[in-house]
Amino acid sequence: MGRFDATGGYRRFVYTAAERECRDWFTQEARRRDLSVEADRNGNLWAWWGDRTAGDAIATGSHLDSVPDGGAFDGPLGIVSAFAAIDLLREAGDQPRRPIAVAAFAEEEGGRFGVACLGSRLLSGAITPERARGLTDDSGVTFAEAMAAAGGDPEGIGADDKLLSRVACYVELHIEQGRALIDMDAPVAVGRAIWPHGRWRMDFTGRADHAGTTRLDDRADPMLTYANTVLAARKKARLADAVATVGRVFCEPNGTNAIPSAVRAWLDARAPRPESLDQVVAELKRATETRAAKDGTHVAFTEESFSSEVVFDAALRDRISGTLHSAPVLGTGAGHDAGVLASRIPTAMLFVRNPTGISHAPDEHAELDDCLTGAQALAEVLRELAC
Ligand code: HGY
Ligand code: MN
Ligand code: MN
Repeated sequence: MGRFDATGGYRRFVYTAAERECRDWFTQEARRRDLSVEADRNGNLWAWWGDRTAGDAIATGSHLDSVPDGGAFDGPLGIVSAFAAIDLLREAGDQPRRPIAVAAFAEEEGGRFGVACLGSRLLSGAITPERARGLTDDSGVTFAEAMAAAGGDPEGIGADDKLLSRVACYVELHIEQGRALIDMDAPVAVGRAIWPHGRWRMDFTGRADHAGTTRLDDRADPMLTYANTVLAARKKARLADAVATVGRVFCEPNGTNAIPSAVRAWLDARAPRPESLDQVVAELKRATETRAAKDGTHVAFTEESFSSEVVFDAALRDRISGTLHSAPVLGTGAGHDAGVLASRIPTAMLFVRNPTGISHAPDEHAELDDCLTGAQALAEVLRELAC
């Protein structure tokens, strides 16, 4: 669903037709299993096995949305595996003594409205409803307008302590977004931590002018400042044991024979240690401002999305490791709803081997055998926690 044939990538952006198709699939799969389905006030979907009001549910799941031209597994694998794990428990005759919920969190990638894990941030109170309502997509549609057009109530979004009080913990299965399990020759790993990471919008402004008649010394070209910033980001990241990416850029007016008036780009920076990330961002801001002064341009940095380092709940992690005896424990540079929810409830992650090691791209892949091993592992974890 949402596959873009020309690239082979997926374009499942929140509250678009492709994601709607995925939501409908989620509801059908839940109903096929006699699970009761609810959309919470923030547009996240929940499928319940057992009494949703019991108050000590074990939740699992992931997200249905994707990055532009993302892979098939990032997100959906966690949800498909959750439904498969419930099937395995039922085939084994297990009767959970506490409810099990499958969650599909909205806008995990921030692929349309720019803030990662928007649905779980709203649920946990990590972003204000006002800020969320006002977020816009590239065509200027607000999150409130998109949610309303999809039948939601944007005036009702916000922290949902009542729902969170019903969930004892959340375990998310996700395709590995890297090569560790290949190198370890293991099909499944347990999550240890998520690196701190963030997104900053960079607005470069200069003076539009003629590409042919404007002398080089008379230019205030924001593209020049932008280009130097991209190179500086890579250099600062390498020196600070971090990673930095600029993968999204807009140029105004985008004319071949016109010096731009403005360039808008986004920095995605992450690091294993908070101080490295802080160092990269601070140094890059300084270097870019110095370059802008030299170019006669101006630059503004705006933090749009930030996630502090998350170390998953040690007791839950150890209990899961004890259930999955030989599974290695892995940290990751990828953000997840399990990372956001960790501020409110104990969370954990399982990773499934990705033989390409590639993610956020069409070549992302998981072998069927490893997917089945992942679903089996999730079933064993749910059995340990809920039965
Ligand atoms: O960007 C991330 O790390 C995640 O895939 N949302
Ligand atoms: Mn992703
Ligand atoms: Mn994901």
